[in-house]
Amino acid sequence: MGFSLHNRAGIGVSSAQEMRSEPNGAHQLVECLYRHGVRHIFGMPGSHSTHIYDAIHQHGGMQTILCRNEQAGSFMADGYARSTGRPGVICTTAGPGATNTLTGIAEAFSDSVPLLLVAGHVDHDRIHEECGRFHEIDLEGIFRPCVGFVGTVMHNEQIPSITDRAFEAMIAARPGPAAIMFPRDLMAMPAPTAASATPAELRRPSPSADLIRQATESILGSQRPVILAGGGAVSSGASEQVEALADRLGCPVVTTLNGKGILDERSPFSLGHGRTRRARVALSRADLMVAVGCRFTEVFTASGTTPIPKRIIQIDIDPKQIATNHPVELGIAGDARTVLQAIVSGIQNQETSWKDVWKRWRNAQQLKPEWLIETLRAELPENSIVFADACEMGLRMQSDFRAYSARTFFYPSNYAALGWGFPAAIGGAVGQPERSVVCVCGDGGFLMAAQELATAVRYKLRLITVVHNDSAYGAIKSIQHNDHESRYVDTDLNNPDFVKFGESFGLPSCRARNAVEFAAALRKALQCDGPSLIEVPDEWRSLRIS
Ligand SMILES: Cc1ncc(C[n+]2csc(CCOP(=O)(O)OP(=O)(O)O)c2C)c(N)n1
Ligand SMILES: [Mg+2]
Repeated sequence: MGFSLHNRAGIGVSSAQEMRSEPNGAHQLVECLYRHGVRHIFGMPGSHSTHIYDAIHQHGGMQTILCRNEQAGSFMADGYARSTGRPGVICTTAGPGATNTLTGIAEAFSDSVPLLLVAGHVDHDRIHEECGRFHEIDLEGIFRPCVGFVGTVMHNEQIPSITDRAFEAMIAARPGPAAIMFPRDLMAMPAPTAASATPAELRRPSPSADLIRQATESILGSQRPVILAGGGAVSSGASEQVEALADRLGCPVVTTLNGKGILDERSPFSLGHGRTRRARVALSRADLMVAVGCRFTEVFTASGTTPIPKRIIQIDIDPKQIATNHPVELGIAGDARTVLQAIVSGIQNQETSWKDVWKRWRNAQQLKPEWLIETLRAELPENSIVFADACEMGLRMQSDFRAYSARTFFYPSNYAALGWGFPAAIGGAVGQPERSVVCVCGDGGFLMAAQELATAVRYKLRLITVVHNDSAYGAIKSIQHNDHESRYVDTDLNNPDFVKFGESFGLPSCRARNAVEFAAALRKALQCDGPSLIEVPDEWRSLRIS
């Protein structure tokens, strides 16, 4: 039995017409997914999805990645999508298999990640009657609030159009999740052979020349402009344009969490994530903000404490996001890259008044560096991909881990589901097998998805898992410490021996107590042709940034 990801290059020659059995609904759906570029499907088979698995098997052009819990599977598909920029797909059985993914779908919804749920469903004849069928629940009702499109196949002729609509919802305009429910009986029924699914065309609004002119004039009239770049700028591939604008204006770039790395954080123009002290100095001195592909979330504004300049030009592909959370002087609904390109072409090198402030933010006091973060950055190859879970170290990495390019640092930014980091990194390792992938999680978050070590081993993923173990739900213990007079309730943890635990799954596992040991462990892990685990034991302490 071989489970490696070996066959990626050779994947994909067969089509529905060449299948061994008569094409049925499941074959049709699989062919449509294939035509939309799907090559990996995360998930777990169940009674209401075996036809899909059989069709995938017969198709031969896609690889399934078995997860051990569908919540983790949905996080994997999310991590795959974030790291590749292509939709991630999770396939589940009806009912509990599907609802297990709800947190993953919600996470993707909050962070605008293209993620497709393909769920089996009860037979279509009485589907909306809730008549006590096995696995029956109103899946459309459950998923509708957190997807851009949800559709249930009611006739097999609908399969291509439903797939098209799901992909359009995921990638045209603002990305996000979609869900397709497929009744089990229809999967097995005949379906037309000619699938007409075509990759969704991006229909992005182009802003008027007048708006671009207004934006350019405002920017040229400002003394201290600042650029704020978010996940939308990453999705649209606007790294070059962000850099060009910063360069011409000689102005700093601050990012949201999802925008981290859009400008190399080693660049003198980069002030990193908005929570860094340097970024706060610059934000408080700026007289105009060019905010691109971001929506001033509670996380970015740190519940309203991040200084935001009064004058804002907001650029977003989704008109609904403009001025939703913050009043703006000018809103431009359009694709980040296109709009920035148009603005950049109207601006020559400018003399701004940032120079005197430059020194201040250089000197803005930083916290004592964390050796785990410093060592990680020093040892990892430049193009490595790092996933951080919602733990104390992950929080600290938001500001202190320098991302060198877009799509190299990921965090469950807005929904902040604990336990996301490790499985999301598995998805990243599937999507980017040539690069080193690392996840940093706490002991609590790791144990929410630790069963997926079996997945990492099964596919021999080159994934390094770092478990920062403070024997606590440290982030919550900090809140209890600060806000509840140190009355600690259910935040001290009993844990397995993580080294033995990792070894029991077949992973090389070790413990690192300081920077030297950690560097050595990382070097060894980077040579591994499969997954490995490093436990970093620590005292509980708050690593909070502010
Ligand atoms: C699904 C979910 N459950 C609970 C929480 C609340 N929560 C956030 S951080 C945290 C503790 C994390 O503990 P650990 O992973 O050990 O990291 P540490 O904070 O100790 O560094 C908890 C319980 C959450 N964000 N998501
Ligand atoms: Mg912990």
